[in-house]
Amino acid sequence: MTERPAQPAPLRPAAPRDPVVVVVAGALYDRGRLLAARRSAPVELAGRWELPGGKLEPGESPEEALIRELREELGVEVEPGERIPGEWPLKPGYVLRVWTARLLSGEPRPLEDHDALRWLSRSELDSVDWLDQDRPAVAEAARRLPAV
Ligand code: DCM
Repeated sequence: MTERPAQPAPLRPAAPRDPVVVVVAGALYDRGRLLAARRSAPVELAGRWELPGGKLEPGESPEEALIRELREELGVEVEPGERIPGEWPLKPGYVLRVWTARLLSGEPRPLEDHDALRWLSRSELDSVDWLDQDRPAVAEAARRLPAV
């Protein structure tokens, strides 16, 4: 193979960051417990537990998306709180960001995407099979569990 002199990298405008789809999820608290939701779909995630949420839509703030998603999925009204620091990769092109949220009204029901819900106290948090990507956020959410 003939050696060629190293070529300078071609000049091009700074690439915009790859667009990522942000999934927002809620660490929803009520009376010292955290809500866990069991996914019913897609098949590879079904049966695993998550912090409920969904994809940010264009033009929405994360807090707006969280309010909308928890209304659609659980039939409840929530007040978003602080963001839990960190960002967790999902499938390629998707990242998970988590906010704390407080239940304002309604009793959560698995209306969409879930087939079971549980309110977990701190000592019960390990009793469900969380999605791997949710575990760090759940650990952080547990540290923020308000005293009853
Ligand atoms: N997802 C996740 N953890 C969550 C919420 C969602 O890993 N707490 C994933 C599951 C899907 C994607 O995000 O691959 C989009 O979620 P949904 O289908 O609920 O909109």
